[in-house]
Parts: sequence; C-alpha cells; structure tokens
Amino acid sequence: AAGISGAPAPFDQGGVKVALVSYISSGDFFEAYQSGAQAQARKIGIDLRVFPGKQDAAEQRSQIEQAINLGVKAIVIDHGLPESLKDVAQKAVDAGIKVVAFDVNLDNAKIPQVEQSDHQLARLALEQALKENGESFNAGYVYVAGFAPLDRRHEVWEEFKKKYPGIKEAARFGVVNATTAAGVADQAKAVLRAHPEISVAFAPYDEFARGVKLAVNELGLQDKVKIYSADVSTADIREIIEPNSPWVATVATNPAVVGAVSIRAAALAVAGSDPGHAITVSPVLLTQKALAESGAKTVEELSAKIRAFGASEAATAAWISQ
Ligand code: SR1
Repeated sequence: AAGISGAPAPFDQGGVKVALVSYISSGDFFEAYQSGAQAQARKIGIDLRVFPGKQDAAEQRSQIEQAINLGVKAIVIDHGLPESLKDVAQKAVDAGIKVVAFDVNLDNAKIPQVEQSDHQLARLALEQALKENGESFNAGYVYVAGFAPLDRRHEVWEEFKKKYPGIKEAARFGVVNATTAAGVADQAKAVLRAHPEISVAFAPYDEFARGVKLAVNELGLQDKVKIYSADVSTADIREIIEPNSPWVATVATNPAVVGAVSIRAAALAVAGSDPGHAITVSPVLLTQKALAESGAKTVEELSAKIRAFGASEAATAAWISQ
C-alpha cells in the first residue's frame, strides 16, 4: 500500500502491518465492527490481518502469538476472556508491539481500552424502560458474566434494582456462543412460560434481544412483553419497526465506527502519539417510535441522520482520514 504524504513514520511509507484478533466472529455487531476496522485501515495504508475468533480462548491466544510472529506493528484485541489473554498481550507489549483492547479488560497500563460507554448505554435503556413501564415491573434479564461490556451493563442493572425496589428480576438467563440468538430464544421460551408475570425483558446485546423476540412472538406475547436492548444493525432496525414488534428500544453505537476508532487508536500508538488510556464511543437511544419516524431503514441511513451515531471524534489526527 502507498504511504500517506505528511503522515508520521511508518505511515509515510505505507504497508503497516496490524492484526485484529477477535473472540466472537458471528453476529451483526462483530461483522460491522470488522468491516469498519478494515475500511479505516485501508484509508491509512494499514495492511490489516484479520484473525476471526471462534469463541475459543485457546485459539485466540494462538492467533495473538501468530500476529507477534508476523511482525505486526500493532494488535487490536477485540473481546475475549481476560485471564487467557493477559500474559500473551504482555508478551506482545514486551516485543514492542502496540496493543489496543476493545471490550476486554487486560488490566495493563500500556494497553488502551476502547469501549462504548457501557454504563451510559445501560442507563439510557433502563431509563426508557422506566419511562414506559413505571417503577414497578417483573423483568427477565439476559446476562452472561465474564464479558467486559456485559459486566459493565450488569453493574447498572444492579444499581437500578437497588434504586427502584419495585423492579423485580423474575429470571436471569443467557448464553454467548456461535448461535446466541437461537440459544437465548430457547431459554426465553421456557422462562416466559414459567414466569407469566414478566412484562419487561432487559436484553443488553442485540443477539439476546433477537432471541427474546423470537420467543415472545412464538408464544404470542407481543402485547405483554417489551424488550430493551443494546446494539443496532440494519436487520435489527427491521425487527424493531415491524408492526407489533415487542422490541421497543435499543441503545447503540454504530459498530463500524467503533471498529474504525480501534484502528485509529492503534495507528496513533504506532505513530508515537498517545491515544489516551480510555477511549469511549458514546451510544444513542433509539426508540421504536423515533426509528419509525426517522424513516431510516439501514444503519447507513441512520448514520446520515444522527451525527453522533455516524461518526466519532475519538482517536483522530490531522493525517488520519475517516
Ligand atoms: C458478548 S459481548 C456483546 C457485546 O459486545 C459489544 O460491546 C456489543 O455492544 C455487544 O452487545
């Protein structure tokens, strides 16, 4: 790849090798994150090597080792289980490779962390649930511990339950694997049958929300259960605005923007600038009503309508085109 004139070394020469090592590769969020990373990489002459995760911690470790052996200048680690990554991430740092973590807490002062303001995200979703359902309701909560964004959202869920004692967690369930939505749908069906008192589902990951929606539709509970989630994709917009959809709100960033921010943070570090330790991309609340009124049918159309959703000022520099 050609270098960028006026850019700091090594970007003035081009062909800067960077690895993106993911833990989860299936699902709209992760596909869009990866394509945003690739698009940003192309714009700044990065030769991006993508290692698709297979929800397999051992495989992700070995991919980081492979990236180190490839002689990359930077590695973006996207999700994963901290305990299986900390030492291998430190090995990369020791080899002089810049490491950026997205949504995985590697507990390392040398590794900047990219996140989507998960506390704010959960707060916005739950405030909307309170606005539409009052301060007392029985909830089905979808959660899997061990994933940094889900753990941060969980902290807010716990806070809300304390602050509003009328909110009762009737059931907790969840799974994260290659077929998350289908797995959650099966669980949700059983939960909703056993707990007819549930009127709100807090499902703060779009694959969770899709699973709950499948169950609600199958059981014919569209008028009884409302779903509040995180994330958005073009397919999600369709599901949210379809007639009589129980999925009434989500809070989301554009995952392609988050992918681009992760690559920019790595590029800044390689160029010798400090991208900062905590790099956040703020999410926006998208209600069913607002989505329908906006007329946006795709994430691209939404990006054009809501500036804060379509772009981020995080990790930018004059030589980096977006
Ligand atoms: C299993 S973790 C799933 C979450 O990762 C990203 O932060 C997305 O927002 C998604 O909800």
